[in-house]
Amino acid sequence: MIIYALYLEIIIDTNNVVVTLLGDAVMRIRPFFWCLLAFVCISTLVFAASYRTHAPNILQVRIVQGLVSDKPAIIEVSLTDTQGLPIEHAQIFSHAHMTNMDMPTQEIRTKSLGQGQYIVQLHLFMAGPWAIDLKAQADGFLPSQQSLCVQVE
Ligand SMILES: [Cu+2]
Repeated sequence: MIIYALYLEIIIDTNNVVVTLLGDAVMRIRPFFWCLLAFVCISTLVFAASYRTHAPNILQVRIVQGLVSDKPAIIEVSLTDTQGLPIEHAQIFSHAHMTNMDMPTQEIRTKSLGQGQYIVQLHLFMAGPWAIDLKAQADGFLPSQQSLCVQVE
């Protein structure tokens, strides 16, 4: 809003200068300044409406179910801002692969429980070491990432 006020002042001043200095020429110049003023006002409002402060968020991850190869792994994800307020309507991206061979996971499901709680279901179908990468993205927040290394029995 400071920028807005500043622009407004400069343009009005310029307009006044033109009015006093140029006399008759004002009639031809003035519409241009009105258009410029309108343009600045509109673009400032558009900028203010579309600008978002990209605050960091906090991603907490907890494994709910014991990791065994014949059951899907259930991972609870809790997403809050730095003040601890839950972040809803986030997109959670998950990916898992085995660390000792080229084997990505097959089945991934993500569900929102509300209150910043999300459930990620992964099918870690082989016993051994897995790396799980989780990424959360929400409007107005910086994306956050968390990686887990787990051992599937
Ligand atoms: Cu494997």
